[in-house]
Amino acid sequence: QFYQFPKDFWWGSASSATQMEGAAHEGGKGENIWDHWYKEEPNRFFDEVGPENTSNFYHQYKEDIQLMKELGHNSFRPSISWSRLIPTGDGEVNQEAVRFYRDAFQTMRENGIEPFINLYHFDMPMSMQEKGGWTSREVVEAYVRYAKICFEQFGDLVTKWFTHNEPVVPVEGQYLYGFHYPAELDFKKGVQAGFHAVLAGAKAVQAFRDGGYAGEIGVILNLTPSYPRSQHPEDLKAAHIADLFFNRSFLDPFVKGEFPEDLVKLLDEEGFTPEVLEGDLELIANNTVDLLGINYYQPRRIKAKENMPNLQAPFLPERFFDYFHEMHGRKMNKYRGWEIYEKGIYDILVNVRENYGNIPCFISENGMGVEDEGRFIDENGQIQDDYRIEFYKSHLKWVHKALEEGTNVKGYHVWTFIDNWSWLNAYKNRYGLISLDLNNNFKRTIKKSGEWYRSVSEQSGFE
Ligand code: BGP
Repeated sequence: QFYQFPKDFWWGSASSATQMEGAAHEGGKGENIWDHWYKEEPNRFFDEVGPENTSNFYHQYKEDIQLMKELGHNSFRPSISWSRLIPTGDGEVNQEAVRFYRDAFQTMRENGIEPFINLYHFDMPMSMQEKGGWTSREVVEAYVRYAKICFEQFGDLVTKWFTHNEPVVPVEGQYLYGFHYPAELDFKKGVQAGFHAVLAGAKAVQAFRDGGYAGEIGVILNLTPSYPRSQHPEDLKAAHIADLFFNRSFLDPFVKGEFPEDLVKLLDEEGFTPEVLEGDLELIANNTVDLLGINYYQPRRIKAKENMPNLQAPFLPERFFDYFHEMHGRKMNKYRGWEIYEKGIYDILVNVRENYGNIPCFISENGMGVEDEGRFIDENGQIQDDYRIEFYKSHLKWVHKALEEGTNVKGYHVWTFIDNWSWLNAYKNRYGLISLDLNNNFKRTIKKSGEWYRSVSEQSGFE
C-alpha cells in the first residue's frame, strides 16, 4: 500500500537553539540555565560535553540549510535563544543575534523551507532564573517583551510561531523531579511556574494578534496518552489523574482557554492553588492558539496506587497512581528505555479531533534515540539505520489513518535533523537523519533514514 499524504503536507524536522547552535559564549550571547549548570556541574548529566559542543548551527547554518533542502524539507522548527537575543533577559537587544536569526530565516525561505519558530525551548536566561524564572510574574512580563521583539524583528520572515515547546517539562525538570536547573523540589512552585507559562503563552498570543502580524501562532505540547491497566474504576481514576497533570494541564488552557475542573479541584484540595491575578483567567480564555504541535515519544501506563503514598516525601503527582511496565510483548526502544507504542500517536490525534474542536495540528516531534550508532556504519561510511525508518513508517501509518478519518493534521516533523546535544546525556542517544562527527570538524553524513525521508517528502508519501 502507498500511504499518500496531501501535496502541501509539512515535512521537516525540529531542534532547539541550545541543542544545535553552539557558540554558547559567542556573538554576545548571555548565559542561560544550561550554560550555568554545565559550568557548575559538568558531570551531573553531561559527561563533560556542554552546550558549546552542539552541531554548530550558529557557524554552519548555510551548509545545514542546504542539507535540509537536499533532504526535501519544506519546513524546519528551530527555536530562538532568548539569552542570545536579549542577553540579560529584559534589557538591550543584541544586534548580532538579530542579524544571525534574520539571515538564517531568510536563507531558509530562499531554499523553500518555511521557518517554524519556537520562542521557548527550556532555556531560561540565567538573569531571569535569578529572579525566579517561571515562578516570577516579572519574568512573565520579560518573556512577553521578548516575544514582541521577536515578532517585530522577524515577523516579515516568519509566519508560524510557537510560544513554547513542552511547557510541562520545565515544571517537571525544575521543580518536581530535578532534571533541569535549579532542581528545586517544590510542588507549589511547580504549579505557579506552570500557571505562569500558560499565562505567558496567552499574553504572547494576544500581543501577536494585537500587533496584526501575518501568520499563525501555536504551542507545542508533549502528549503522553495515559492508558489504564484495566477498566477497574480505581485504575481508570488513576489514569485520569495522570492525564490531568501531564496532558490536560496545558492542552486545555492553550486550546480551550480553561483549566480542567477536576485538576483545579484537586490542586485546591491539596493546597496548591497558584496565585492568579484579576483578569488572568479571562486573558487565557480569550487568547487560545491557532495551531497545535504534538510531540510524541511514548505513552504512560497507569494503575491504581498499590501502597500508601509516603506523606513525608515531597508532593508529586505520583501520589495518586503508579506506573506499570509489564511489557506483554510490547516493543521497547531498548537504547532509550522508552516504550514504542505507535498507536499512541493515533489516539492523540483522535482525541484532538473529538475533544479539542479538531484544531489544526501537526506532529512536531517524533523520533528514536539510539546509543552507539557507529555500529551500523557500512563500508561507505553511512549509518544503516533501518530501525529508524521502520520507526517512522510505523508511526506515519497511524498518522495517515487519523488524517483519512478527518483529523486536521497538517504535517510531520522528526526529531531530529542532525544528531544533537541532549539535556540529560549530551550525545549518548543519537536521533538525527544526519550523523555528526564531533571529532572530525563536526562532519555531517546523511544516514540511510535521511535518504528515505527525502523520498517521503518528494512523493508526500511512502510505501
Ligand atoms: C523532547 C524535547 C527535545 C529532545 C527530545 C529527545 O522532549 O523537546 O528537546 O531532547 O525530547 O529527548 P532526549 O534528548 O532527552 O533523549
